[in-house]
Amino acid sequence: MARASRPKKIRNLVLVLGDQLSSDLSSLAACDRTRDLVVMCEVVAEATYVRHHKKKIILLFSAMRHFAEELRSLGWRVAYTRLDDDGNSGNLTGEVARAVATYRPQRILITEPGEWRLLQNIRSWSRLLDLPVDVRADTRFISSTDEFASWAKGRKQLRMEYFYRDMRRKTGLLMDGPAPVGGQWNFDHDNRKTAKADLFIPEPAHFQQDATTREVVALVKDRFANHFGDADPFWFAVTRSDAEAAFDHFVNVGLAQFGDYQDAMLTGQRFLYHSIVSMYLNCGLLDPLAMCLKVDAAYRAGHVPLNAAEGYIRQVIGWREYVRGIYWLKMPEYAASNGLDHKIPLPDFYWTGETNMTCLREAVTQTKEEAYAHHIQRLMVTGNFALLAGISPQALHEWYLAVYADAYEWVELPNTIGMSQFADGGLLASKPYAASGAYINRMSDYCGSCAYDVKQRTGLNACPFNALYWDFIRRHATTIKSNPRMAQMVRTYDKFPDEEKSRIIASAENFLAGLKPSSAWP
Ligand code: FAD
Ligand code: DLZ
Ligand code: SF4
Repeated sequence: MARASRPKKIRNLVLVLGDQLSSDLSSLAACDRTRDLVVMCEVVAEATYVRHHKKKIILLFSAMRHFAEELRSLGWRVAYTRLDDDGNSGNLTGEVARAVATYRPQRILITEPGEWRLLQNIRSWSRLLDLPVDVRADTRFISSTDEFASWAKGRKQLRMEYFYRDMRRKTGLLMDGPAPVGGQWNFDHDNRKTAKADLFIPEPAHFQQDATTREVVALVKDRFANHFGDADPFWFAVTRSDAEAAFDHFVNVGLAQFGDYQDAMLTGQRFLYHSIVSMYLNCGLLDPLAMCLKVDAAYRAGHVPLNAAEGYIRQVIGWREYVRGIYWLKMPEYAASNGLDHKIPLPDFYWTGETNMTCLREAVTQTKEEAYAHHIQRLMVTGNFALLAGISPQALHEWYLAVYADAYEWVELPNTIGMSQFADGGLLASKPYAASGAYINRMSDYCGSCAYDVKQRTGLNACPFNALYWDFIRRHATTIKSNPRMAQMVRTYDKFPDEEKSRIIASAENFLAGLKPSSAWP
């Protein structure tokens, strides 16, 4: 641990976690930089509880090192443990215990962490270290966990749309007094355009590595060589000013078409009109309200249309806040939910990308190279396939948590268990996001270069999504029938001739039997 200069008497020891890199953090706001000590530590346990993508570890370690310097320049004393420092105990409890032994603080202060397992861990420190531990609310969110719990109380259905409207009222974003700008809360129906290869598509902002990042890249390649994903090329922002520049770049060149092409997918176009900022936002380099104020201002200045501004703001103050609310409301039971009783192991191609299905190959390959895939790739390609095939939601959850630079359980788990796998019995999503190849064909250009035929339902050449889709409808007909948005699919399946039903079952079984279970990155 790089020693901080020893003050007269340390009052608070403030532990700042790798995804708490915000100078307005509630724990820091409660402290006095002349009397208190910030502790930050790179630890193997946090880097390996799932085998995070190399790029995610590089982002966090480099951003942590830069943030420690930022705090020092603001007058804070910071004790920072690097991964390879002598005596690094390898886990947060051990590092806090070492810091307590060295600096003898009167109290430990921390902003609540983003994962339930870590909160339990932190709650044990008071007894273990014989010190008061003060856990502060994370005020970087627009809605507190208590506020969400009050909103949810007594409601039969926890629909995002109603929560989102309250967040619009609370923040005043895109509001004309009490009414939504444009007279409508949601312009999602305008946001279904398919992209064409000849569109001008802006690249996200890339950043040069400085000496700190280069050092971290070498460290991660050396120490986490057996983790999923490519370390090179690493072009993410690792400081607040660069993350803000990345977001401003998006507002200037991508936002105007964010709405139109939100659901589109194109071969070789990994980013389309998405903002590529979730990895910065979730580790604290960006502030969600500040981002949305910029989007609101861009709309009011006439630079972007309303469907784009509204669609973007909905993702950030709607979905992002809502999934966090669900996570803290329902944990720890939520993590074990398996409402459809899906048990198939994760196929190996989720780690290797080796499959003849173009859509899945594209999504997994870019995930490996970029630690990023956009929402529709996650929901309607990797997620949809897992849902149709009956893959264990817990195995899939571990995958999503490991492979994306923006993944923390508070946001990843509800998206996987609830939105994507319908494993929570419909608490989060009003219907399963299940779709056949026709949807992927409509929203992408993947099928044109695929080894499978998207128009065929059964047989060796048929798009596997098709037989799997109808087999999913058959297997879950009882659940699906009671859902007004899905019941029609059960009626359609029921009308298929018996021979077609047998062909569907045989095609699905045959395809699933040929899948190699995950072995490379268990
Ligand atoms: P944009 O498309 O530009 O959207 C803007 C911002 O809105 C994002 O940066 C993000 O902060 C927020 N947002 C959009 N959709 C969601 C959503 N459904 N939930 C929460 N925030 C949202 N997002 C994560 O941040 N971390 C995860 O671990 C994660 N896991 C996911 C797993 C599955 C199975 C699915 C279906 C979605 C997951 N998402 C996750 C949501 C979404 O896919 C990503 O937020 C988005 O792709 C990030 O890319 P972007 O910054 O370009 O987002
Ligand atoms: C994700 C992560 C990684 C890879 N490494 C560290 C680390 O070394 N030190 C640290 O304080 N935090 C790290 N994190 C982030 C934590 O895992 C995160 O704070 C919890 O998952 C809660 O969101
Ligand atoms: Fe994916 Fe099927 Fe299209 Fe191939 S044909 S890209 S498997 S949807």
